[in-house]
Amino acid sequence: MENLQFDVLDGVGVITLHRPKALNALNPALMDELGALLAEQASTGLKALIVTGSGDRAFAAGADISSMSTMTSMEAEAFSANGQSVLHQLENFPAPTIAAVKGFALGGGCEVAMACDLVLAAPTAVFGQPEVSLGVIPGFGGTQRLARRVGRQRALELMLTGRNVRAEEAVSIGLALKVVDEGDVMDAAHSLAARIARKGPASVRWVKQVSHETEGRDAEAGMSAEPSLFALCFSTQDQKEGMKAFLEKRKAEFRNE
Ligand code: CO8
Repeated sequence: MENLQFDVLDGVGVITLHRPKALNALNPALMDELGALLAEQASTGLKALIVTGSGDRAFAAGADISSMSTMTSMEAEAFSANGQSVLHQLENFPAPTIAAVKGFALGGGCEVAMACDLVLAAPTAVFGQPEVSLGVIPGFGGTQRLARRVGRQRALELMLTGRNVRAEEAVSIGLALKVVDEGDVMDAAHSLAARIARKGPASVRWVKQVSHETEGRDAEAGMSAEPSLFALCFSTQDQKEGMKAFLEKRKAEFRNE
């Protein structure tokens, strides 16, 4: 992989967007590599996945403007559709995903962060959808995911003005979970991932699954999705171990069984 780095530490995957000379801008090759990597890792049993950018200046400063500048309409449509499909893979990755954002997460970079379940922001993080400044619109799902995160009115204001949002504001509007102002945002992402990784693996996957599958549906439809997955938990050894450990006043040892 030329444009990505990938490591696994204690069952947690780390994808690093790696085009440091272009502030990790997302070109077609990088998006293809990301899609292939997510497909390959979806069945390896990772307990969590962290996505970050190479260096301190950027998570990703958007889709690659050099690559896009000469695209025909058909090429642009294909780039957008492929990007949407890759970010759909990321959003629906079986394990929880954490974006660790330092510096710029603009345009497509913001869209990658929003396709992650949890977004941690360094104090230097800057989010935004500046596409209108370039005469285009968000094309990797941003028009939809931003509205889901921050509400339609705020999403429109950000997309129509293209203004940047700093870390504290990103948290206050629900675009990021928290600002990590002590220590490194990657250390915070690893701690959060480790905390999740200690829990029952199937129950973690199913919490994510039910939350994703029912998003946007009314509460009744959401409620009706719970009992079958709740029941499925009782077919696992980890449910038995988790409850037995509680009753025996010890820490559970989950085996993903
Ligand atoms: N694409 C390509 N190269 C980039 C990008 C980018 N998005 N962003 C930065 N770079 C490059 C710069 O060209 C520069 O390269 P070089 O050193 O060779 O000149 C290098 O990265 C460093 O950038 P700057 O010198 O500009 O660094 P500054 O600190 O001065 O500025 C900024 C940082 C503010 C982030 C500035 O680089 C910037 O504004 N970048 C563009 C941000 C942007 O507009 N992003 C949105 C792009 S559009 C998009 O993402 C649409 C997504 C949907 C696609 C749908 C498909 C059709």
